[in-house]
Amino acid sequence: MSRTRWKAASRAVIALSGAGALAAGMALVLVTPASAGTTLGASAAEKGRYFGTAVAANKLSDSAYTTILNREFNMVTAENEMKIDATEPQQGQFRYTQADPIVNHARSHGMQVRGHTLAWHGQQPGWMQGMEGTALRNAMLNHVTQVATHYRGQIYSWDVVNEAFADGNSGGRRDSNLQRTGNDWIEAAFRAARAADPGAKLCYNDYNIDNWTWAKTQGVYNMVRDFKARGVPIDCVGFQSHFNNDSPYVSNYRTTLSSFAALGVDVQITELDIQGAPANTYRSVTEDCLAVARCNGITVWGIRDSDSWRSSQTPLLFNSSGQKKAAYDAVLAALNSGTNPTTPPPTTPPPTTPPPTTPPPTTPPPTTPPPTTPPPGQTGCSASVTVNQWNGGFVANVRVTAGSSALNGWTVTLTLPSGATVTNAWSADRSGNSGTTNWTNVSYNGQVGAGQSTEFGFQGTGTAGTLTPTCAPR
Ligand code: 9MR
Repeated sequence: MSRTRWKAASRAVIALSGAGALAAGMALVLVTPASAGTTLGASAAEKGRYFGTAVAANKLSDSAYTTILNREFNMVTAENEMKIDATEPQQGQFRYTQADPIVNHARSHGMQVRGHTLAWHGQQPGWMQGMEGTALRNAMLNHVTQVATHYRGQIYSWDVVNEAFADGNSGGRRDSNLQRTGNDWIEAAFRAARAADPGAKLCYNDYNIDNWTWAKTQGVYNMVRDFKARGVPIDCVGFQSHFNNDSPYVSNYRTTLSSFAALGVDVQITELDIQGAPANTYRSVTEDCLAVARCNGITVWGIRDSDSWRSSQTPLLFNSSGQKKAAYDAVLAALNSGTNPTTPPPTTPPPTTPPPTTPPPTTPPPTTPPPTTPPPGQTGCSASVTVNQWNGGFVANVRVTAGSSALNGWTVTLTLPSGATVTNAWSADRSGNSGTTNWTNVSYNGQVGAGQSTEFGFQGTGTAGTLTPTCAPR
């Protein structure tokens, strides 16, 4: 419903209710939040979308900053605090003291969180910068697993991999220590992230992929198409959209968003800022997102110009004094124009704990060997495994499926070939790290309905080979 129509309908309801003629359909109008249409977040929500911003932890004590944050936004990205150097400053020592205050602030104010970012060539801690090969691949996967597990159930979408494509005309991957571990490092990261937090949307995020004609855009497009075809668990693409004189907004941006969406992924504008903050360009970006059904929302990369990583370009929606700029008015007007979806937008934040026991079915699951004993349809349970193997290590995801009766607990047994050793695991308790290993449910995934499935996973060194798990009820 447009703002004009919403106001007219509200007046009509108020008048009618005074006359004692309140109709059920009209009562729906009255539950629309009072702030709808007057803030970025509420107006975006009316369109089934979110409006977010990057947040710096050290500004949460600035009341001018938090006043705008709490009033205007319903999605938050940690500007630096969830990056690898912040969350794993020493190998194996995870630190969430910078990121947790941002997540806690967001969730206590009803905002959702975008996770940024799990695997990236940038902002690597020193120990990781010096690594290569199998050791780096294992360290990267362990980082993805640990951080995504820490925030399991609290993240709307994760930038699983950030900025992996090269600038310029090659359309290929960027050289980096991660890339040199093998071209499959990106899909390995996505699989580890899915196993660790099945409820989060998993995004690939990059800059200069906004212009449909650019080689980098096409390179990422081809990767996403390939991932979807092969069942790699990717749910979304993040378009950073840092627009400036060197990489300006172009009118084919909407084509880019809709073309990616047509591959079967959501699209999100993740780090928007525009040199000089021209109102017309901000309006166009907003309209482009609204025009693409799978565009989930827009995040601007900071609140006030003084908060921007490019503050001299004054690229944001609020000036350094915290006042709304013309670009703000243009975005709000664009969010408020047109019709609103008839179904109410999702306003509930994602579940905290326990996480969903079944991952969201995004793509057909990768081909798996047939379950061993017994197949669904009979009592008991069955298990199947997918392995992502690289030179020297692997991640295994095991799917446990109940037969014709519900399970109240399960045990999976599988035998690893010699030389293969489990290094870490998630969503199951285990006995044994090599040879014959036994895996039992944890508290939140023991109860599996008849015919339903749950998953656990583990990471190991060596070669997994062909694993044939068996399953028994407990
Ligand atoms: O805004 C971030 C800035 O404070 C950091 O110094 C910089 C370091 O790499 O990262 C900035 O955020 C970047 C984001 O994480 C990825 N896309 C580009 C952003 C702007 O550089």
